[in-house]
Amino acid sequence: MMLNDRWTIMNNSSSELDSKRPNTHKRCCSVLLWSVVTLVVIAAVVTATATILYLNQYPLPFISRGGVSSPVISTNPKDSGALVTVSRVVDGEPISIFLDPNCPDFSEHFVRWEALQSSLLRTLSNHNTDDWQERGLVQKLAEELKVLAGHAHNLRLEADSLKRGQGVLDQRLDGLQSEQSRIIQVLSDSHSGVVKLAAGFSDSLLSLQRETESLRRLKSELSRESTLTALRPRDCSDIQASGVSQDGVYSVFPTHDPDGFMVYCDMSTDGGGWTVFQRREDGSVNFFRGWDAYRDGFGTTTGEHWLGLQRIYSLTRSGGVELRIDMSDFDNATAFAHYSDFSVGRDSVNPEEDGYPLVVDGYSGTAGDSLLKHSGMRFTTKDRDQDQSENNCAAYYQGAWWYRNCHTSNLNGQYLRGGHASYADGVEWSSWTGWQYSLQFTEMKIRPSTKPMS
Ligand SMILES: [Ca+2]
Repeated sequence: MMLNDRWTIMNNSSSELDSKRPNTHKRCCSVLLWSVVTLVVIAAVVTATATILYLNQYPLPFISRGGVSSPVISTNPKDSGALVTVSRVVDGEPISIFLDPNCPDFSEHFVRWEALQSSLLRTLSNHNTDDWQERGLVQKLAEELKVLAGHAHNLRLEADSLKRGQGVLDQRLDGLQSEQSRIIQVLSDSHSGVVKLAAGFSDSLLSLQRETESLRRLKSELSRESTLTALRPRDCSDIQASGVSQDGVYSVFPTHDPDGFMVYCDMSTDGGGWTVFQRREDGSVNFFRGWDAYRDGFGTTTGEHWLGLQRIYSLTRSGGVELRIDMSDFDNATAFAHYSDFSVGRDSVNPEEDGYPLVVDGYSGTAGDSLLKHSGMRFTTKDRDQDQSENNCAAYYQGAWWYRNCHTSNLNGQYLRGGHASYADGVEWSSWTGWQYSLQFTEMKIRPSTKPMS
């Protein structure tokens, strides 16, 4: 209004001047006037812009306003319990925003804000004024309000999205917690399993150590035993086991006769290890002897001999002994009889009083069996009749044997050198050469029956 008035005044005055002054002077005054008017217009525009900006509370580079300050943001203030507080002091009024760490529901606040916004817009649109400056300000305020509403809407979307995010986070946290519990459980189980395993392993190790110790003891005992065996063989098989393979005379120390005695060892026949207890070969030794001689033995171990019933008892009383009888006739034909089980006086409390009864079983061989019928019989000598005959078989057949009534073999009979006219009183093996042929060679021998038969 003021500018328009001035425009009018200026137009009027210029027309007055044009009519009263000359042209050159008139042109100079016109230029001066236009410059003044332009300056006034520029000043007015700047003032108006500054006023609008001031009213809209925009910071001006050349105007310092004491009431406006930068936002103050403080995190986790202890008094309010909020996570974040944002304060902006405008005209001494602080604006605080509380972010609850538990992510509270802001939707109510947004609704309130939207209502407030609508109310403000209504108030602004209803505000009628004739003042053109005030109308411009109101319009500006309405635009700002719309922008703020847009920001608020975006904030609401963000808050909703954050809330959803928190829900997902809660679920993942729950999942993680249950996973953690499971892992702890698994670890605990594994730990107890490992502890059990370690305990079992330790037990096994201990038992293994004990076993090793016991094995070591056993080994040393065996070694001692083997040394003892080598030093004090129980029979010819022990001597052979200690590495001797030569036939000959050796000392043996049967378990039940620790004093020991000399025997002839046959280390060559059928694998060897045989302890010889009877031999006939040349008739050089008288075999027609009494009880004491047959009990204690006679002859020479390298030649004809009888080892003695007591010694045979010592060698066989534990059982598990096999018997082999090798024989040949005067045509140098050979034969043998093998018995897998042989013993003398095995079940007797006093074998001598019991008569050194014979146990024999399990025949095999080439000479035929001439001994099984004597199994269970007691030994009879010419001075001790323990046979089942009315007579003394030993006296009758000139020998000493486990006679029944009387015999099928008579290896301690007279050395009659082959066929003879007398009946069954020579060195007889009836299944091979009958009752009237006295053998050239006989040898009775024993060994533990653990060795397999050839
Ligand atoms: Ca009799």
